[in-house]
Amino acid sequence: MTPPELSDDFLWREKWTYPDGTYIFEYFLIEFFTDDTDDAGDYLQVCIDHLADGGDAPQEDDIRIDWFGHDVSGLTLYQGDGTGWVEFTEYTWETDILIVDSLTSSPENEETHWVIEVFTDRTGGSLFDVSGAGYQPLIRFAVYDESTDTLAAWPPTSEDVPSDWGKEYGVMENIPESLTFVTAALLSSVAVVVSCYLLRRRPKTEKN
Ligand SMILES: [Ca+2]
Ligand SMILES: [Ca+2]
Repeated sequence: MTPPELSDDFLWREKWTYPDGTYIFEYFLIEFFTDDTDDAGDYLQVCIDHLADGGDAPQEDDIRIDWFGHDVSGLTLYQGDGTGWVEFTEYTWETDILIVDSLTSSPENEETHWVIEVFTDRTGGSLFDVSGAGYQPLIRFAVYDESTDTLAAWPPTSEDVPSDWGKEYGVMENIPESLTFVTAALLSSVAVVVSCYLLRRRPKTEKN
């Protein structure tokens, strides 16, 4: 999914997968185009309202992920308590959540910038369980560059007011991976064969 009405500063995209019919995995890609500096005060912030029930303050089904300074030492998770945020520690790094970021270029922007990838296990029973929301939680993303004091957020609202976050909509698409791969491989083979055929024919034609 690519969200609408993004600022020019950044983009985020999201993908759900459902491997083995057992696990529910979610992946975020965030690119912060205007930040090319590695600062301890840089951060990514992700807020999710699992039940999509909004509210003027974060509730127990709401979580917040803070990723400061481009390192796991700057990772803090929070859970709502009805009035504010309380730190949440009952998760396992790399199993429940994994974040990797790097200063690099990308197909979206050839200038060096921060590219951040976030994995979360959304399988039922975990903090990230979204089964109650039908996979359409409310959500908010923010990135901050300390060097330029630039904050970009989608939507541009407060992290403390779930009612003002964005709404996810998704489509379900079953991909028969083996068939897709075989089809692609066959098409590639045909293209290669045709190319070789034309290359071999041309000299003969010229000689004749
Ligand atoms: Ca920075
Ligand atoms: Ca909620």
